[in-house]
Amino acid sequence: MAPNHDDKILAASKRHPIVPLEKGQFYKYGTAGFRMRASLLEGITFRVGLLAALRSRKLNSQAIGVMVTASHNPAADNGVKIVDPMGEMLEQDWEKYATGLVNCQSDEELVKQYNELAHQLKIDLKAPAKVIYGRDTRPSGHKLVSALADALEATDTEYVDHKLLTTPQLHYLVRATNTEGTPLSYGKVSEAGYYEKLAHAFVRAMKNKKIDGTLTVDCANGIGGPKLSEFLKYIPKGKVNLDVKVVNDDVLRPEVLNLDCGADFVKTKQRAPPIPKPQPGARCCSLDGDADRLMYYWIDPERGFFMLDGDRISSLAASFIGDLVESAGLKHDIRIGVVQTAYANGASTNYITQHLKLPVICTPTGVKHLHHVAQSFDIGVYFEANGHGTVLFSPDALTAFKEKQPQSPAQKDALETLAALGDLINQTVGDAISDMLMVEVILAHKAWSLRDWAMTYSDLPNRLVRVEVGNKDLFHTTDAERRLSHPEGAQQEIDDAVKKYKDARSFARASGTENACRVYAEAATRSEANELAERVARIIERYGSGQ
Ligand code: G16
Repeated sequence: MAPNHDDKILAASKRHPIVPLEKGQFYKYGTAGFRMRASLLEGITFRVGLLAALRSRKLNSQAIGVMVTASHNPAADNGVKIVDPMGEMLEQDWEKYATGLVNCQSDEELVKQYNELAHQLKIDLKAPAKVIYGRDTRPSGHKLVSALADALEATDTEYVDHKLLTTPQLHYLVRATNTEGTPLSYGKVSEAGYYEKLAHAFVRAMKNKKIDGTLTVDCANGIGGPKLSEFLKYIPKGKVNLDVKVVNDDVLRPEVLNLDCGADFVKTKQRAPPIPKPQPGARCCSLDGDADRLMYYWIDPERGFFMLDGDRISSLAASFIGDLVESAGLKHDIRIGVVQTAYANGASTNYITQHLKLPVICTPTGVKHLHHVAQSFDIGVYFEANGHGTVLFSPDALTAFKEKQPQSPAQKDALETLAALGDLINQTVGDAISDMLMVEVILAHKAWSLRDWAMTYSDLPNRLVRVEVGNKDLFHTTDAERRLSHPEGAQQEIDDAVKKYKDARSFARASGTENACRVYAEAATRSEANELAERVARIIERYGSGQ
């Protein structure tokens, strides 16, 4: 007989009620899980815990991850998302189950739906289940993880609280937990194991190359600050000369999280956060609140701020890894591809297809979409323009790096560097710390400054605008989010606006992490890009208010 979790779920659920929404509105598993004002999330997190337990039982008791974070969002927000056994985002087919459980109107309906799901998905409720979780520095995280733990207790699920983590660290731990003791072992199941793996791979990938100057890292006053400082202790002394200055790492004042700093600020405002004045041209970068996004930039004494975003990181990685694959004699065995979203600057897409001669695929926003497409290549490079991304290596590619017999010292060198990159680059999700180390490795190998990197192509002027609307759910997209299918008439107006500008492109979509729409515009000049973005924003405002 199946164990009866019903009474325990019922009792626990009453302690973590769902806040009802206005009529006609419902909670949705968005771009990166449920994300909103923290005050709305306790009941949601409890129910996410129920689903995570079901998912573990469905997948032969493998550990499922739950991360409590609102990443780049303001301090008052929080969020909760599920991580699948290999450290990937929750399988998309299951998002509707999460949405279903979270929108149950009563505790009784919740219990009924939990049992119906178990029945429908043929889940054995007697099987063991395991969930591991972590949270960022938001104070609201405490209450949310205790709601989560209540759900796990109520469903007899084993759990491990990894406490404060960056999002990519939790993804790492999920994969490490599920591969422990197997030939596919991803690393030691501990935060220290994550640092050791990265530090060791970093030294191997550097191959005694010299890193120039100091790298200033703005940590958005989030979890990335203490974790990066911790990581730096693991780099063996004298092996690599990485000189990092950690700034904006105040995690004691929660209200300053992501406030006028961090990767999202840098990308959307296109300016540097407050940091101690760096040397002219010196390397600077920003992480976001949970350290899964990365932006590089420098400040030129004459021309001001210059940003190297996710598109730049993507093309840098694709070009370096492509060259290594060629030097390793693997050009005909390994297929490299790049995955972007509609936000990718048109100049980066041209550079990758025409100069690097690599295929580019465009997907909807959300690393969950890019990740899966990247897996269709032997080496899949995926980055969103906002700095969120990674490089995936297929098992065949990793085996080739380790087992191919080199025919020359240059081949040996390339194979070793590729193998080290396979360990350095987080294979589960975009990871700002790991990506930053990758960029440092590439710049050191190429002996490039940020200015050299920026010379590879010129970005088309662009502008990203956040538009508050009455109801963002009115907006539906098609063609990898490049066109609006609803509300009727809106796309025609955008098309008419775009026609007024040279080399222009614009699109609008509802955010999956904020209560707003986003508008992107690109054009031949900065003033035209700004003007077009404002024009499209007004169209969206009008349609969003139902006029
Ligand atoms: C999350 C997702 C990203 C996405 C971003 C913005 O990032 O993981 O893939 O680009 O949200 O999404 P949207 O435009 O739908 O709000 P993060 O760093 O906030 O977790």
